[in-house]
Amino acid sequence: MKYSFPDNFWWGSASSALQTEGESQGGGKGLTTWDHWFANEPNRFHQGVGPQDTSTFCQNWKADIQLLKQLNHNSFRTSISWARLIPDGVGEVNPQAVDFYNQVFDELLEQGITPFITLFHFDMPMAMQEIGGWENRDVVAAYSRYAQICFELFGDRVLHWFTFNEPIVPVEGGYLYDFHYPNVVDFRRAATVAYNTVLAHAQAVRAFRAGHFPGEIGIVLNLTPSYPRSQNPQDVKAAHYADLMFNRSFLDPVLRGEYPADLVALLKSYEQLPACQPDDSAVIAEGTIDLLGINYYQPRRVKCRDSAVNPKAPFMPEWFFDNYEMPGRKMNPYRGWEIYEPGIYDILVNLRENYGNPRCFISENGMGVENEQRFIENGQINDQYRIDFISEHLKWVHKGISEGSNCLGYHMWTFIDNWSWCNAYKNRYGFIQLDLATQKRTIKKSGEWFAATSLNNSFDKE
Ligand code: BGP
Repeated sequence: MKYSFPDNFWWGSASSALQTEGESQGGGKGLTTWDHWFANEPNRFHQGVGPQDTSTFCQNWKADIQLLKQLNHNSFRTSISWARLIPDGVGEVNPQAVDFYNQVFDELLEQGITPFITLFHFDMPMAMQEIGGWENRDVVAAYSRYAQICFELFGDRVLHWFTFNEPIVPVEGGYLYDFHYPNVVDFRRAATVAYNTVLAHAQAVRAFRAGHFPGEIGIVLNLTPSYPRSQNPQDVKAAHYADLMFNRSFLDPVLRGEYPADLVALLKSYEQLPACQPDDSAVIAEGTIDLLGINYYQPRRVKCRDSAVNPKAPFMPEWFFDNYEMPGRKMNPYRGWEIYEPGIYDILVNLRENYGNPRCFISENGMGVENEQRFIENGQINDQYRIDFISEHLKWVHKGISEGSNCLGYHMWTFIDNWSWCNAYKNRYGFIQLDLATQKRTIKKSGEWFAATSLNNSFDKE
């Protein structure tokens, strides 16, 4: 069968500043939390590879944009590094950064590739973290100034802005589950970080609207549909709690302009609500978006708890559910994530039925695989598994669109194999293989498949 997509469908891929640029301590850039954490705890990073060893976009941006073109991308998402643009977060703008981003955006446009630009992709300037990071409202104000500066500098050419990439991840990683700096485990602080991130988002949206900049503004959320083990009311309730905490904590404010009442009531009853100020709800109400980026990698499966909560243990989301390992689930063993293609469709249906069918697109979807060299045939990685992964997901996106979803595009994670936070180069996600020793780029079979799919605006599959 032929799967055709609407005219002007966005075909592309996503990446981020910190994971690709390199020069993490050069070019006038300030340090981020990643530089600091790596300097102090290199053992936290796979094979001791830190954020200075990324895919050298700072040097190779021009050639890399040629490769994007070769893959028939009509759009490409990356981020601006706050610490590169404003090294201490609040002060002077770094002219070298302005030149760099100007050249990148101009070249993308020159090559017919629409830039989609994120303002914050996990990369907090260290100077901002030193004063408390998102726990401090001064950092919210500094972020909103940074956003305004970006709109002024680049807003004549960048027409698709995203305030944050997966804002729940720094909350989970940094304040609940210890996989991002500052490695805190404290729910109330996590809730404060999440809340202040929403305020920062809303203030950036307000600045964008007040400045009458062209184009549109949105956010990128990693939505993990929560499936209960069974239809038993206790399992269903557990799934509802997980959905409230991990999806609706951001989805509702950015699409409805307010938090779900039952989430607020729940946190209140456990004395976990962040400190609010009187005009916060008006600010949050102004933060509704034009475009939602959906990152989808895996579903969340939950069941009701099997044991009673220890009331003296730290308050955690898991007080309300247990994670459920469904027998027979299909896994990506390298990343340890379940592969469940219909989840991408369920997200689109949920948005259509419960959130007014917003303009949206798949902003990340992908499969990290270890040791891909074993699949080399005639000098090229034959990653048929990635083609299968993408096309199986795209079939469900196609179904969602045919039923009326306002899904405007599909971006893969990622373009060239890049540095993946604590996993460094363990799992490779790219359409293009990166040789770490030589920095040589070689297109994988999936890259060729994607180029053809984008060119035809369709693919064939049984
Ligand atoms: C998303 C992030 C990306 C990327 C991807 C793959 O959550 O937005 O930055 O890294 O996941 O995940 P990982 O690198 O952890 O394997």
